[in-house]
Amino acid sequence: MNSNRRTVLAAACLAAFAFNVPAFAAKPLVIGFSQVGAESEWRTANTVSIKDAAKKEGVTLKFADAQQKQENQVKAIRSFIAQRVDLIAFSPVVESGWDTVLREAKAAKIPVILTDRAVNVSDPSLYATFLGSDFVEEGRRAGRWLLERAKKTPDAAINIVELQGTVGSAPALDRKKGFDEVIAANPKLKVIRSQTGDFTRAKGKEVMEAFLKAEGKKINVLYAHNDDMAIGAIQAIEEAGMKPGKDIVVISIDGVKGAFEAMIAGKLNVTVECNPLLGPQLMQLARDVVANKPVPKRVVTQESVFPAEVAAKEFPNRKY
Ligand code: GYE
Repeated sequence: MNSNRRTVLAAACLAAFAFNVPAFAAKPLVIGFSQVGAESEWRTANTVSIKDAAKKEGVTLKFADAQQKQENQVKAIRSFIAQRVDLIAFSPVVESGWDTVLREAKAAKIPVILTDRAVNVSDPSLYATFLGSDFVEEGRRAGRWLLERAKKTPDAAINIVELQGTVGSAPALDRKKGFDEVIAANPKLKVIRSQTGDFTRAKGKEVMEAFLKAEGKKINVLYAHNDDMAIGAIQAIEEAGMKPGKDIVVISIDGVKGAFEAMIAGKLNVTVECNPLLGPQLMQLARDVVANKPVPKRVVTQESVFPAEVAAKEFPNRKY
């Protein structure tokens, strides 16, 4: 190699080195994410999806589990503000009570994305966008399935017990609203008891036991706001000597694997899908928001309904 060539090569090496030194590398996006908790199969899948997508995208994710408590979420958001993250995302456990802390984020010029659950705030500029399901529609889908089913027994009164999600949470409020709205079309359908089971199996079982004690064989249908509560309740129904899926029709929401297993076993009649795999969409929205690109204020996830008849065929395709 002559000396000219050597100089060119050395310069090229230096340049390559210069462009690879950390000072020149793009800074990874830092997102603070406050999760509701680990109350259900849905939530576990949601957490995995968000963590995996962050890893894949080279995003630094600061993850905080609120254990179903709003005060923990407020603390986590304040700590993300203090750490000056690029963006805050969170899935609000309940709908109300967010104005103050979101104003603090806005004052610190840190954008906020809501995932999964909505908030009820007076100023919509307190968040950039909301990514998640249409829970009212999910409730309607559950109601429509029952209206169809009720056509088989047009003269019979149908007594429904309802297991609600976490008190004050968007999915509990909306799934109740959508269901009530639809079943109002048939006066034979009546919700005789409705109580929260906090979206967990243990609580779902406990509350169903109380329903069975109070109403016994009068109960024709259980409407549970999520699969986990339905799975807990199915156990309670069996322990009471009845057949879930037959003596009591069971309807729930989420579409997790556990629900498909229960359908295949003939114990659950239908699950309305609610997709927890929000990670990739969240990362894209976060990048756009931080880059000041316009994003839609509401991004709704696509979902369907799975009755027990299709459970075995669909099971292998389920990702959560
Ligand atoms: O349906 C339930 C979870 O917010 C959509 O929260 C979510 C709900 C989901 O605990 O299983």
